[in-house]
Amino acid sequence: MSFTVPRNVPSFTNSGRRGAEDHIWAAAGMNSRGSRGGPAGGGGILHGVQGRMEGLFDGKATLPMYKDKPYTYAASRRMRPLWRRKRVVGFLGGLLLLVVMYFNGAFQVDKRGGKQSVWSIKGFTDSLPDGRVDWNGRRQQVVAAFERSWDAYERHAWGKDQFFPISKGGKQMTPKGMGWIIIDSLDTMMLMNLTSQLSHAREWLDKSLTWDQDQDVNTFETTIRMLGGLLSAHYLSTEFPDLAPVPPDAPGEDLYLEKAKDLADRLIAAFESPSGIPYASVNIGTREGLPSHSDGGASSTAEAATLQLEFKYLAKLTGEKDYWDKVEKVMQVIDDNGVQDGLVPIYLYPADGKFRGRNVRLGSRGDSYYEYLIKQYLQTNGAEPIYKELWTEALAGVRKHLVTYTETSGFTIIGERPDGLEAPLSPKMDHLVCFLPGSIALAATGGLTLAEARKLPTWTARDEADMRLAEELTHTCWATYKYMATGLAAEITHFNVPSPSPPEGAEHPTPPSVLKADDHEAEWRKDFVVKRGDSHNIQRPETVESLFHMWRITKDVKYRQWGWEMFNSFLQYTAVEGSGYTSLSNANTVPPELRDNMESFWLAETLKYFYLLFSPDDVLPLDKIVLNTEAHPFPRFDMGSLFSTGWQRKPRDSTGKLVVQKEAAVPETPKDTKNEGRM
Ligand code: DMJ
Repeated sequence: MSFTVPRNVPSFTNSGRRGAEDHIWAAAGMNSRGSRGGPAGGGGILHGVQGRMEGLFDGKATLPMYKDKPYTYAASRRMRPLWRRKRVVGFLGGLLLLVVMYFNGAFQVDKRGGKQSVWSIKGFTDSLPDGRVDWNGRRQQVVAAFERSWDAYERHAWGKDQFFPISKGGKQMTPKGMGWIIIDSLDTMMLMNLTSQLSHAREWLDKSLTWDQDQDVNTFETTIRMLGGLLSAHYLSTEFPDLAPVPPDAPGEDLYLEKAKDLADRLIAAFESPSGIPYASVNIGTREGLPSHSDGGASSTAEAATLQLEFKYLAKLTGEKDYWDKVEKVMQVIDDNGVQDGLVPIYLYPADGKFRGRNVRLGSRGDSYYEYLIKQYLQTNGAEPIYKELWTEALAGVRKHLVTYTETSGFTIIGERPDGLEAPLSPKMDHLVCFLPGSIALAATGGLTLAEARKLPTWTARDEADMRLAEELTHTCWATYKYMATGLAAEITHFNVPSPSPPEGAEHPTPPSVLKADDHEAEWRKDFVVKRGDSHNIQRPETVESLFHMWRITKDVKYRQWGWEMFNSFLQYTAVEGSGYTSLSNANTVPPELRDNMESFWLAETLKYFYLLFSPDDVLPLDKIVLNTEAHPFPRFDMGSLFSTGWQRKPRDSTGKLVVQKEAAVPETPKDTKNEGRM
């Protein structure tokens, strides 16, 4: 395994760009001081985080914020005195735990009819001696939940792409496996400082992972989870080597980056379509892009336009511009359609780059197109205003066509336009839409706190209004959790809205700020409808993702509190004894109907966002990084001389429709008889 620094790296002469371009060195396993494994030092992009982490991990720290433990497979077979043997200690410890839990009421029947799981956290005191909430302690509970899931996965499905906590088994998605769960979890383990778990994962990557498989994979999912997971692992491990420290790569080698580049060089075949729009799938063995088997061969718009952060960061790391050009071209082809008010239909054809149908929504197949508009702008430190323009246009379109209010209590919702923007609004929201409020807040402040952003000369009334919209939508997303019997939101929630649906800004009631889950007759509940077929919960992250952004930006503690309630609902209703946490087939009954599957984004996103929500602000500061759509953090960077925005928008009218430009009149060429007969 080796990784060579590419020749065409950006210039290092501009000291202002030095911090970002140090990543080129990181590609070769070197830090800015020229040595692998040394501290990133004062020049690191996340200096604040590094400083704090150093304090915590230098061995003198007393805060019990992180715990780490050896994984079971590595147990020594050497005989030890009886009292030191793990099983005996484990048995006695377990017995003690059960006694403590019994006296704390952990086995009492829940008032709503369910039975509390042995994973409940009843014994946890939750407050500091002075009465304040113990947020570090709460964060530690998230680490414990991660460890339970991970330990169960290690025991029952190690190396498998899928994990079934109830049947205690797993399955590969490809002949040799993709490392689906392992790679998606790498950076969470780093942030939680779970060294032994990370070592095991790295060993698997090193010994067992190969992309050389004759296998079709989904272009988008593989990019956001696998490429994104490897790139963020590279980023955190090189920038913060003290997080879950593992033995360094040999000089000139970089396990994460090499695996990432190998994968990217296979995925890039997806872009070899007539239009440049990537095919939905790609064979990573034969390196061939493959159109979708359904939807007339069309790709999802969100899938085609949610690859940019990953390939652009890889381009920056390696200096290979082709990655950049391929993903940037997608944005141009989409924009050349001249959609109305910045809102894109959810399918498009790789054959000609045109949209299929008129269905517009911010749920499945539409969602992260919008997310990556603003994040592309932030990734390159605001040097590409074209993406801010697209975001601003799209958000105005959302307000104009998709925002409305519920009938009795006036919750703000984002509806769908399945038959085009002129046809009626469908008042339903996928859970996926709940990424939006966090992204709106992030766009408004750029990742600064609201208090900081308001002091900027660039702050406008529009930004203020955007923050209000973000707050209202977060409130609605939270309500979709409070509505359900388990406190865990459904996959899809429908709403009762007046007919015709009121436009954005119309007068509407203010929804109650306190929503009591056990008040079944509460007026606000009349606005919500969850159909049986939509009542599943697959451990999705979008609401806690928005809570995290809203907490960091507004500093309103209610977002942390709501997150804590949600986290408790996950612990209480999704735990499988001795086997971590699972999805629910029906989250609207107590006890819930369990579904035998743990999603990789439970570890990559949901638990990571809970962890970040309860963390100090300088753990991944929002104004220094971008999180990809799978919650994998990448650094923001300057483009340097190698990269630039390689396209411009075509002229269009105020609705977004392309203005057909008349061919510039060609002046009559005077007859030049001297040239006659020449080729
Ligand atoms: C994740 O893979 C990503 O967040 C994606 O953008 C949407 N779907 C899941 C989580 O719900």
